[in-house]
Amino acid sequence: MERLLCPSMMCADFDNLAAVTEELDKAGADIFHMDIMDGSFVNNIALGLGDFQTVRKHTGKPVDVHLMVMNPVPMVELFAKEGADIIYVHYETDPHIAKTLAHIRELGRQSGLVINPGTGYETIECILPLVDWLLVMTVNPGFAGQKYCEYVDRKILKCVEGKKEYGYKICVDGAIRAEKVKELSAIGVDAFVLGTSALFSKGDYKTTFDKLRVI
Ligand code: S6P
Ligand code: MG
Repeated sequence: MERLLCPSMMCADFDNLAAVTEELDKAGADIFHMDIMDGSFVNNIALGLGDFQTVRKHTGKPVDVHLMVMNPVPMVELFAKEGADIIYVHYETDPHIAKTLAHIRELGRQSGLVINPGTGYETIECILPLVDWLLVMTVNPGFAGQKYCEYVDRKILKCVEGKKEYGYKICVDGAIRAEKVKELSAIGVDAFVLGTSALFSKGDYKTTFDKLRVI
C-alpha cells in the first residue's frame, strides 16, 4: 500500500520556511502538515496564518492544518478560504464536532478528525461517516520531540478495521520513527506525520523519504 509522508512544518527551519518548503516538495513530500496552536487547548503556540500562507505559496502539494485550538470553527473557515486541503479538528475541542465536520465538507475541503491518545475509537465511531481523514495522536498534542505512546497501537488496530466500513484514511502524528512507519503501514495506516524523530534530524530529505517509502 502506498504510504503518504507528511512533513511537520513546526519542526522546519523557520529562518528559511519558503526554501525548506520547496526543498521538501522536490524531495517527495506528499502532504504538508501545519500545526496550529492557540496556547489554550495546548500549552504552546505554533504556526500562524503567515506561516500557512508561505507554505501554501511554495508548494502545489496538499497542505493540511491540524487545529489545536479551542473554538475551532472560525479557524476552519479561515483556513478553508486560504486553501487548506485537509482541515483537522480535535474531537476534544468542539461540542458540535459533527456539525463542524459536515461544515468542512460543505466548504469544499476534506474533513479531518483528530483524537488525543486518551480518546477511544468507540467514542468517535458514530461520527466516522463524516470523516475523510482520521488523525490519531501518538503523543499528547502540543510539542514535538516527545515519546511515542505505545498504548495507542491497540486503538490504531480498531481504527484500521473501521476503514473498511467508513472509507476514511488514517494518519498518525507524534514521535513517528522509521520503525513505526514500517510497522503501521503494514497494518493499513495510510499517512505519517514526520517531525524531529524521522525527518528533520536526518539530513538530506530525499534520502530520508526514499528510505521511508520502502522500509
Ligand atoms: C504535536 C504535533 C505534531 C508534531 C510532530 C513532531 O502536537 O501535532 O504534528 O509536530 O509530531 O514530530 P516528532 O517526531 O518531533 O514527535
Ligand atoms: Mg500535528
